[in-house]
Amino acid sequence: MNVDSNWFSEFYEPGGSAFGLKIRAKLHEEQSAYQRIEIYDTETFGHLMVIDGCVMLTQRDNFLYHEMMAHPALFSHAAPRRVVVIGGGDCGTLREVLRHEGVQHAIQVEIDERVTRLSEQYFPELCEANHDPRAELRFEDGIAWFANAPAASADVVIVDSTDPVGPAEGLFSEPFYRDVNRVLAPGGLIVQQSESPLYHVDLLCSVHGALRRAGFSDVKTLHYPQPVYPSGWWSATLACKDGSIRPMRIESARRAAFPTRYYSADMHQAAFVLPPYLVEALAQVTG
Ligand code: AG3
Repeated sequence: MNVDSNWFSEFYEPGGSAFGLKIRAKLHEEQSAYQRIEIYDTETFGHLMVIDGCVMLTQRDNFLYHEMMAHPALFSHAAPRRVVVIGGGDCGTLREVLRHEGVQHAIQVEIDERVTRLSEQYFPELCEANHDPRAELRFEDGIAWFANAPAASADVVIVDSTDPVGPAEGLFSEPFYRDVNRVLAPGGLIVQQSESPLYHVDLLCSVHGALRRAGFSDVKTLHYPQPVYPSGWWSATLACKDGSIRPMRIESARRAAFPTRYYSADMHQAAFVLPPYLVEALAQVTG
């Protein structure tokens, strides 16, 4: 939260820890209708976006998060054609989604248009698919959008949100997951960023329970490094509407239809292997 001389640090109070980056300059700062957005130029991580004091992404390491938010879900679906991204205003997840040739329509529902406009300016590489004819950018509340979306109209839903406090809190709750379940077509999948497997075990368990109670038949967590977020280690939770989660198109992932830097068919499978303490914690979840 603080800029001390030429460092930006996010102090993560509940974990009693901080992550800092040496900065060259503050490039932008504004209070949008929803939040405080800051952009920095760092010495070693390229541009950095911060929202309400929390690191959102850097140019150097966002590929870890964006590839793992998009590809495990998309390669676990038999034929993903219609994708919805909730949040994700920096457009990095959208870009990864549109690498899949079979995707016919990808809607990004971001509440704060300023995040996207600033990303176009400071993270242009993430926005390179924004003008793809298959992309639709909407600036509205994701929870309301889902409440009104037609049933069985999406194959994959990706929840690329901020932490579960303030406006994003409702995106981690059973009523929202019920709406997503209704909007998903048979075989549909939801994937949600689910915070740190070190710091947020309780949240991971509550996301599992809420997804199950909302009617999802199988729920699995995957993990990957994310140096710039609290603890440096992050997760996403995947759930399917019916049946069980399987890497349906892992063979096409193995043929590497498009270039990736972190994701691969092997990384996909490895990411679902959990350490014993998480296996144990998640086994206690009833739902
Ligand atoms: N999504 C934000 C994850 C939460 C980070 N939390 C934190 N720094 N305390 C990032 C959006 C990338 N598309």
